[in-house]
Amino acid sequence: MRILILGADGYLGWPTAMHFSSRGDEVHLVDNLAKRYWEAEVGVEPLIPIPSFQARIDRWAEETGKTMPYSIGDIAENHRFTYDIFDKVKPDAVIHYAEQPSAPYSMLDRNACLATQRNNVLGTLNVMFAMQHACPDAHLVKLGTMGEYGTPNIDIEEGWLEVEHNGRKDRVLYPKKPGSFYHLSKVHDSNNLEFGCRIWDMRVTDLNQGVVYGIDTDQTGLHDDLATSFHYDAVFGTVINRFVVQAVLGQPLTVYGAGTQTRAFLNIRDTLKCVELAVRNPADAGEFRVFNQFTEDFSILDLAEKVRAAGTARGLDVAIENLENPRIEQEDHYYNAKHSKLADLGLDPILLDGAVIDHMLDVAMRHKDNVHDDQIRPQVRWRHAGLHRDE
Ligand code: NAD
Ligand code: USQ
Repeated sequence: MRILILGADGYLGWPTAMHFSSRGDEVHLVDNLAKRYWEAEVGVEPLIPIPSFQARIDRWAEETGKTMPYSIGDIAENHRFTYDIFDKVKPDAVIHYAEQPSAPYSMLDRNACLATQRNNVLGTLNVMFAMQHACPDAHLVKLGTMGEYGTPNIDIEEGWLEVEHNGRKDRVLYPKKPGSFYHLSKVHDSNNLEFGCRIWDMRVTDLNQGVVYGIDTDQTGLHDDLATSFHYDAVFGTVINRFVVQAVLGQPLTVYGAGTQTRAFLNIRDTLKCVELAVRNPADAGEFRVFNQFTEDFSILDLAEKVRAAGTARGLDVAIENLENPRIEQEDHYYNAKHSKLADLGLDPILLDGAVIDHMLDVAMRHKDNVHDDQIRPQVRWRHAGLHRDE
């Protein structure tokens, strides 16, 4: 298949590019390198040094003999660039990762909130218009997030809800209650995409993905230059990735609040499997299809205990610290999120056991000297968003 990957320089985009390339698909890559700029802006670096976008693509070609054409440009700010790419590539499938992915970043201040929503919402709108223009029958696989739903006191369905109200029935988009301006940007995307399916017969799969953990994939292991950009810092690092690095440093695991909040998780290797299942089984014309893309859910405290147990088994001294929660989120809540559609397509998940955590600890241990301790404690507080920098 001819696959256009937007956001191909990122934590998930780069392994995805190598995954499809290794399977013989024709992949075309796009990124504007914004993540590298945002990292510099907040003063953080990935755990493993990452070569330039061009250098890692060249390394992939040297290692495998496979080329991945790429373009550097901004899909949100430069619609001409976006149109040109779609006209040139005319993809069968588009995998869209190209968004600002951090909830804390989006809560920094007004500028970061606006930058996040402008980048994410306008970028997706440009993709919709470019597809309508160049490849209306192509399938868009868009990364959404489980955090769009929040933590409602009813079961979370896969995107849609059957309702009965005053004796009448309808099928509506599941009501959303997201917890950051970033998560809200994904809700706005979902609404725009569902509308695109209704008016233009678009084929869209919205992957409401949980929190991803993991440090490597089959392809990242082929050469040091093929590593993915793993973050442990408080702005871009996700919780399990952070806990693993904290454990190897001998720093307490930073559980926010009581840690009783539950979240949905999946291994980065399962992200690749899920995206491939979506790409190979496209949505119908006019269908806004939603998959809840995660494999397990845990409370944050349970996760911390798992990392502590794996660390202790390695002889590490791992403590857990309950910090005052910098976010505004429910800590005691009901959580039952459905996630059967990817399993129905054949997903065979990797579960978070001691061996998986031990492998992450092992890799983190090897790169421990790269860690900047001052990037670990959370600085962004939800209640203070709007009182920083530019106000
Ligand atoms: P990432 O920041 O590492 O990757 C995103 C990439 O997109 C970056 O390389 C960035 O430079 C690029 N990009 C951003 N805006 C762009 C634009 N306007 N034009 C061109 N390129 C642009 O993030 P990630 O962790 O790989 O996440 C990828 C996607 O998956 C995001 O949409 C994120 O919201 C979603 N997601 C991530 C997770 C997770 O735990 N990592 C979980 C659920 C959903
Ligand atoms: N948390 C801690 N300690 C930490 C870091 C986080 O207790 O050191 C808690 C948070 O309070 C939150 C949970 O862990 O309750 C998850 O936080 P996170 O930073 O790992 O994940 P989140 O901000 O939700 O965002 C991440 C990705 C985002 C993706 C989302 C999926 O950065 O791109 O959309 O996971 S989901 O959470 O399902 O919406």
